[in-house]
Amino acid sequence: MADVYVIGHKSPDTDTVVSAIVYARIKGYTPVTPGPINEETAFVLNKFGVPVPGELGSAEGKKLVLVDHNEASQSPDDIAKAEVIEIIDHHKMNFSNPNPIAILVEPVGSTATILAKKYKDVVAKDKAMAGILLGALLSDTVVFKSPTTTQEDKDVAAVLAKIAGIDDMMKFGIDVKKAKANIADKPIKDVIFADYKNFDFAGKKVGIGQTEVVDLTDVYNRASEVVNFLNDLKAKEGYEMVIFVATDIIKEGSELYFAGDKAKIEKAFNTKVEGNSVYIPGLMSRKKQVVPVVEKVF
Ligand SMILES: [Mn+2]
Repeated sequence: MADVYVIGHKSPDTDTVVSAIVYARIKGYTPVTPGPINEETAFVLNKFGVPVPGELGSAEGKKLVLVDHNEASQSPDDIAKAEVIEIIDHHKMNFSNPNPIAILVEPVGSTATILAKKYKDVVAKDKAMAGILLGALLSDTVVFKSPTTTQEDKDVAAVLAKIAGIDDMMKFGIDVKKAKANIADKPIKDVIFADYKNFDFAGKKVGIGQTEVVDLTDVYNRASEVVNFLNDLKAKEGYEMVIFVATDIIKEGSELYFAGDKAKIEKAFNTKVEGNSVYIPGLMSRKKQVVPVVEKVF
């Protein structure tokens, strides 16, 4: 079945890449990514000696398993020419298919959690697999600080840490989050697109990027660049709204930058906004605290 490819979402993050690698290894499929992996993912794979998957290229005529996403807007552009045979995910569903297929979706903090649970006997015998799954779980739950975190995530993480030989799980989690390259040195486009998702809200195109940092100073220093980039992107790519969420994982809050209707942002987050950004205490999760409230105002 090497002609089946397992692929995560565009702007691949650690959960999406690790889930593809692990599921492919379990099933004898081929793991692929929709684009280059980020520094955080490289850190996790490198720590456990796991090779970086190749890129998919054209999806045309290929059999795909989608992990960590299901919306076509987050799949390869030519997904309609591929055959999706299975989905494993922990996001809201926005998927339709002419044929019945296997779909496993659970409301947990990471796709890694679902795989670690379902294939616990296989994972127990594979230290590297447990290690990268732990890195993915801690990344997606923002070291358990994200409101998407469930008790199951914590229980699974403890088991994975034991198998992987990670004594200080919290320190490992912070090291994973810190591994993302310094924002100060990157083109702003790379900062915003490093973790970026497109959505279709009532027929309107909305883009939401997120970065997680241990200190917002570097983001604040580049605020005008961020705002200019978002406005440009909105104008050029036919967006109704573009949002960039810069999350301080230590302070547990986010500066939310946007291009689009300010009244929608004020309504979605029930707050007053001056200018093109607003700090929202407690905001950690795009999936739980941004997507649903913004979708609602559309
Ligand atoms: Mn995920």
